[in-house]
Amino acid sequence: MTFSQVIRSKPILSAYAILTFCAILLSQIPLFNYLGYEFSAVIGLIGGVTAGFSTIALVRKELSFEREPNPETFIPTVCKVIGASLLTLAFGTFFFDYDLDGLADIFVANGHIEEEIARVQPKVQYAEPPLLFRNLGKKKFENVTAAMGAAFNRPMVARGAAYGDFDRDGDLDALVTTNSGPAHLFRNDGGNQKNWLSVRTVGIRANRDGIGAVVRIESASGKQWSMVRSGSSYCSESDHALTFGLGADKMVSSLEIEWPGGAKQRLTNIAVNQGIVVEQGKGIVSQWKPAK
Ligand SMILES: [Ca+2]
Ligand SMILES: [Ca+2]
Ligand SMILES: [Ca+2]
Repeated sequence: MTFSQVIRSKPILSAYAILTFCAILLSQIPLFNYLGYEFSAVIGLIGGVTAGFSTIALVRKELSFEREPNPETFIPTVCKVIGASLLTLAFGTFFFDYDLDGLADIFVANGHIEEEIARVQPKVQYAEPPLLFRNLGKKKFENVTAAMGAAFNRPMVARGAAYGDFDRDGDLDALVTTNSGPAHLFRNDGGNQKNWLSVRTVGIRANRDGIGAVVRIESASGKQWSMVRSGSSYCSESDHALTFGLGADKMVSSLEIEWPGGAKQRLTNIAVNQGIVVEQGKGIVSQWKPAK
């Protein structure tokens, strides 16, 4: 399983690349930002001058969204991640289940703010490769960056980072923007070997993206939940659709959506390896499957 670079934009495009990426995925401009956007942006900016701290804060914040919150998860997780990222400066950071095993993995885009940093700190570089931590379960993460291919391991002065299944094959791909440089689109090759379900929410009235909706699913191996949100990572916005990795599970027995305002909607026995669009109060209004 590797990440292949499929697009390297001209530098002039990089400032708009994240928005373009989202526009392709969403085909509409988000209506408003979830409260977490401001929090993440502030944390990201702090991280720009305080190496490692942004990763701590974002990991802590994102853990609160993934699976069952557990205070005991925080310190062991952060220690593992910080150890591997001690010499890099993190900007874009997010959780995504790149191998669809049901455990949220961590992507970190890196790049220093000082071009000449290596002159005073020889072990630290201006351009740095991203980092990918695979969630092994039981509070353990493994740094799998080196196995993700040569393109993925190339140093960049990275800033924004977003995810989305741009080629609609089920697995999540990643887009990284760089400081005064091109944007890099990394295709996830082989990440779709396990089962998955993509859920896009459509709210009624003003909140048509369903921002703030909490989606809880249950399958043979357990429960997962996530929240539909807009801005996250650093100066970026990922796909609003929620991708749940399901491992070998062949069915989602229950899917419950708690819409902003408190209304709840429940669906049962949903087939895996497809994307569904659920409209508030109606149910599944459209579905898609990867081209074979
Ligand atoms: Ca995973
Ligand atoms: Ca994909
Ligand atoms: Ca793929």
